[in-house]
Amino acid sequence: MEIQLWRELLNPYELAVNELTLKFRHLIKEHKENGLYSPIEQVSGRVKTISSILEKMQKKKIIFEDIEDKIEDIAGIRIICQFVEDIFKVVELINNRGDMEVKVVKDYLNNIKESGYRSYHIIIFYNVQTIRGPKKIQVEIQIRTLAMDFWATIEHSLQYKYKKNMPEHIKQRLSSAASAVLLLDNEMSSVRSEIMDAQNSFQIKANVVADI
Ligand code: 0O2
Repeated sequence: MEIQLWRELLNPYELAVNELTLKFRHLIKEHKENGLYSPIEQVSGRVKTISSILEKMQKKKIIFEDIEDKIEDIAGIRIICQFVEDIFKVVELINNRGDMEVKVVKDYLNNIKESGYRSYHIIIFYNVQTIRGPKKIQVEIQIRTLAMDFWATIEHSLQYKYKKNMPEHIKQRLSSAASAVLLLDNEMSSVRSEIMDAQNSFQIKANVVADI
């Protein structure tokens, strides 16, 4: 496949990732400037690599012409929250926006994957403006806590290392680590209001110092 065709395909996704990353980061700023607790802690984004798209095409038996329709995560945004409750605040924020149209949600919080993976995924339709006019594309937004992200990052690296042959004892370790993460998230939720109060007063102090 010609590189120019890939470039044309991926350009709008790159634009969407840049725009959405900026918009979500701006939400953090707006919350902080208004003295409000931000349900979003960190935001990152990526466009799937060509080799990863080719892998998925092979796995799902997709031809080039069907990529945009069938591969939902060419553009990916990851939103990291402190607490599980924040995930649902972010979902609400997304639902209420005029520039993001929800296509489908995949709730791996209530439906934990066999691997132990927990996260909340939303596939949205998002409009970008290109030199050929407006284009509506799909973007996958993954929303998870810091603890879930820690687990998923380690597990993803191990999946990559072992491909399909992850040793059973490592799978079991990851499974018990996933249970520990679930416990940690629950424990943190139970002290959430205390932590939020502490962070708010810290933020107010920081703002006062910045104003002087
Ligand atoms: P990468 O490297 O993260 O970009 P799909 O295959 O996406 O069409 P499905 O099953 O609906 O079909 O996708 P899913 O599982 O909702 O979402 C896929 C993405 O979720 C993955 O992207 C991972 O980022 C993440 N994910 C899903 N399951 C796991 C898991 O068990 N462990 C980890 N660490 N992450 C997971 P990709 O495509 O794998 O690639």
